[in-house]
Amino acid sequence: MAYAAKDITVLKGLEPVRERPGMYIGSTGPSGLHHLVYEVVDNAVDEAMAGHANKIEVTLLKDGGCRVVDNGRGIPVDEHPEFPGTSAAEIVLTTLHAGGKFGGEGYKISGGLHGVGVSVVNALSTRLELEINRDGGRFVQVFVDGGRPEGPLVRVGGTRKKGTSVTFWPDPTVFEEVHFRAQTLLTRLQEMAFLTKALEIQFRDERVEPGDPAHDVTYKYTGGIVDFVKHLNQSKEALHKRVVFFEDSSETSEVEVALQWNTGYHEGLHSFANNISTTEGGMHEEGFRKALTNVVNKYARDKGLLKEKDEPFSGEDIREGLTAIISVKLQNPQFEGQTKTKLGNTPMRSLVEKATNTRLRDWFEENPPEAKQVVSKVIQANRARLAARQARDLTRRKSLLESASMPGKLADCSSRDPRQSELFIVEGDSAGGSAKQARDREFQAILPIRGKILNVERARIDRMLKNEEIQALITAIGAGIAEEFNLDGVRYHKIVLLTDADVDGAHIRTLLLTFFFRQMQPLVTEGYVYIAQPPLYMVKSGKEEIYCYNDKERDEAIARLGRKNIMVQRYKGLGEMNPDQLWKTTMSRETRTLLRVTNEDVVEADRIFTILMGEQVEPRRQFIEENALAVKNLDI
Ligand code: 0RA
Repeated sequence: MAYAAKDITVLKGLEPVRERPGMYIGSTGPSGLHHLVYEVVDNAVDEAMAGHANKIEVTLLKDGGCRVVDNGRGIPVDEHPEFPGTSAAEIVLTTLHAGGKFGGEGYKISGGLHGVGVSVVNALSTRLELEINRDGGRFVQVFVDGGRPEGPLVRVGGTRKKGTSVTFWPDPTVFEEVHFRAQTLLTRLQEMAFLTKALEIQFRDERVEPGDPAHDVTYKYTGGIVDFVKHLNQSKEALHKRVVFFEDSSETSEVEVALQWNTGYHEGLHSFANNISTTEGGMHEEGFRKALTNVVNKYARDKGLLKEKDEPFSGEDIREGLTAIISVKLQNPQFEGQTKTKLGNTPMRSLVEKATNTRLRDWFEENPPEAKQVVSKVIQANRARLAARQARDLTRRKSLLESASMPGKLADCSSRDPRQSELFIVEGDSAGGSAKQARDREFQAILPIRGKILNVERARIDRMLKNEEIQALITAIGAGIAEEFNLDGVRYHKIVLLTDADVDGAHIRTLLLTFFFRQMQPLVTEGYVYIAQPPLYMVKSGKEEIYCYNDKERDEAIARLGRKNIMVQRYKGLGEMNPDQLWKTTMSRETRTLLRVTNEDVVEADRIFTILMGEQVEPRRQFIEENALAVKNLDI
């Protein structure tokens, strides 16, 4: 009972979090849900960065809970000086911004997305179990209903271990869904492990069978960000054998850079500040880019590889095929920009620039064969870019001169009102034919796409633009690409992908989505892209036909029609549907279901695209389907 009065103040402390969860964790969607895990892990990583912990275990429990265990110092258990009778641990768990950053020295440098602390996790959980091993004792405390202590922290025994264990169950009344995605967590945990050299992060998913390879994953990288670069380049052909690494520090901050060029065309520059991905860049990236461009141009001029009359290489040419990680750690990081992922601390620019200027120059001087390789790659990139510009000018001129000339394969609609118009991109000529017959000519255009279109992530832009399917797409949509893409020019406000319900279909859909995402991003962001839902089965009895979109619906239809004279047809491809069926099930505005492709967080998706997607198509496909583009159900 003595507890009751204090409980009220405690609850008050966390009330703002429950009132406005988004302010603290970004959203109450999947991203916010996973943020809870990162929040606890960040605290544990802080312990590791301070040299007090070397292992973190993250476990997803069968009952939906998540446990994070570290072997750090443990949250202090003694009485908090400002709150007599209350443990410091309880204050950390029930007060905003108390985090791990009070008392004594604290941490030199700390992570945490906005440093909101474990109390936010507590506030947004139905239950949280805390266990601390410290000062020779094992202490436990349980919180319920969004952070209310069930009782005080109690010592339940002795131990020689040290560390903290936090188990929490996210509140289903707060979050849109409370299902943790293993793959989402794994990506971030692996990134954390790369960024914190030698820290072991173990992940266990007890929701799947123990034999399942997803059950148990351990990350530990003694090479730190050098291993990160190796990992990103693993499926690529490196241009030089050893990853370049250098580091430097000032009184209050430190920088580490690892880089390696590969023979590909993709720029893979990733920067972090206090382990947080700075997708929008910022001062550290600026310093790096400037020095990199400077070093390569100077070297090329010095060695006569770039003549006096020649234009200097552009940064873009130099970064083609470059995989690089820039990781800075600093006190009081300032995160700016639209998504608060742009580092604003000016001193970081000169720190990174200076380090890169000297250390990269040394590397070029000390490794002449490698340096030559890099420069000749840059020269090639430079030439390709000129060629691409010409190709693009050509495409543009073409579309200006012959604005009426649409690709031959396109069956355009007659309406010229983009808001009413729909473009169906259909896999295969035969399905394309059916769609052409079935469509509403006034508002629906059909563009058949054959086979697998070019994998845009891997191709150099000049090659990509030569691809016929890509050209047809660009012309049909009519709004240009890349920086020149102009949403106002889009000829259809619904662009519907219609592919077979098999692996090839999924692959083509993924390639198309990647293309849109890379080259016409606003199209995705603004919600112009949709995925059609053709049925998987038709269940027929007499005159009655029922279309089913999954096995469950099929079984229900069979049950409903009784057992007599039932015919079940499984559509293996769109080609098996006649125009009338295709119209009724998939194209008619009255009866169809379209899934709108959105991404709540384009920046995050883009980051995951570039980080994860190398040349390996399979993981790319899988990943995009599982994560990157959240497909929202929209019945239209
Ligand atoms: C407050 C102070 C100290 C450590 C922590 C909190 C701490 C928090 C978490 C959350 C998860 N694991 C954690 N480990 C530690 C400093 C302790 C000291 O000075 O001894």
